[in-house]
Amino acid sequence: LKEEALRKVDAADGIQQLKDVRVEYLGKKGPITEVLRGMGKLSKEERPVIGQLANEVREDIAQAIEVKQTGLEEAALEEQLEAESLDVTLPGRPVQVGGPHLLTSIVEEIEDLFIGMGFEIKEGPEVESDYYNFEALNLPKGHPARDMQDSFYVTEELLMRTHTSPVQARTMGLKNGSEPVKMICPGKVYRRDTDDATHSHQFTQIEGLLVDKDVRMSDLKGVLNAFAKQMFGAERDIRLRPSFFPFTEPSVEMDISCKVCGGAGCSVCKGTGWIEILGAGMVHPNVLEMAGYDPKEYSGFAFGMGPERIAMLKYGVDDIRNFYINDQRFLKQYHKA
Ligand code: FA5
Repeated sequence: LKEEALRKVDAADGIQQLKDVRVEYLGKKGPITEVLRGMGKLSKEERPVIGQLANEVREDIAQAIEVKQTGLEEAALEEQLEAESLDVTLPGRPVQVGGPHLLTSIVEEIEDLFIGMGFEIKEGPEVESDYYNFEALNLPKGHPARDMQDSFYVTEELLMRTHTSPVQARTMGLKNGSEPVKMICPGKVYRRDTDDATHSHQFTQIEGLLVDKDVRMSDLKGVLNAFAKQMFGAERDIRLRPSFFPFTEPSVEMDISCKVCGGAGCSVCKGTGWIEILGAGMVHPNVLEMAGYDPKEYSGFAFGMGPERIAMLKYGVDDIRNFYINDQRFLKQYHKA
């Protein structure tokens, strides 16, 4: 019996198996307990002999189990340590480092240029009232020029602003008609335009407004010229074309020579060699008056530019959709080291 038990202890290769052996031989229903229980039936002479033998066998088996158990536990610990070990010589995984989006960088660059010329930065709401987006800009309800900017209406009186020009009216409105204004306002705008290489239904604009006594068209030209030369370099050509905006009179549009491709089949400039980057003009007397300024005393200029188009020209991006599809391969090219 003892040898059989010791063999089983030896053969056990798991803690559970060992427990089973203990129950089988040393448990309440095991053979040794049975022998000890039957002692009463034995003769006086047999009792001590059998009793001692049974106890010895029990001790031996228990000890063998204990030794085996310690061995198994050590092996299990060893195995666990092995499995959880760290190989400190493995090369680390590179940490992904982000960077500013090209559009964020270009907006900040433009802001810096204008801050350098003494302009303040203002902000306005993206969900705008019909009044500020149109009426205060000399575009009453039913005015045909409202069609120039197809709009996303939220309610009859609220819409996603179609340009940053409402911030002109908001800023002037806070000045009591007497203080000069010199501000730019960057922000998102929304139009029901069909997306193509140069148009997006949501894009960015930077508005500019300068109101003071004796502001002239030549001041506007000087500021735009200084901006364009600093932004694109002296070798780029600029042209101002007469245009129409209900909130400026006279109105112009500024084009920059297109270096991306320029020729026929060019998606950016449609083969013309020029791309429009901003609209501008002298603030319309009606707009000044609605904001509380006396147009006989005050005059001003305003402009609104598209930073996506500016980034396209500066960095040779040939499709405006690249700014919005979040392809890391595109965006990473413009992360500064
Ligand atoms: C305006 O939005 C006028 N508020 C600009 C203005 C301000 C004129 C102040 C006079 C005084 P326009 O719709 O042309 O004008 O847009 C201005 C610039 O935004 C464009 O020159 C162009 O660079 C950019 N832009 C216009 N539509 C889109 C579009 N769908 N996707 C990307 N850029 C656009």
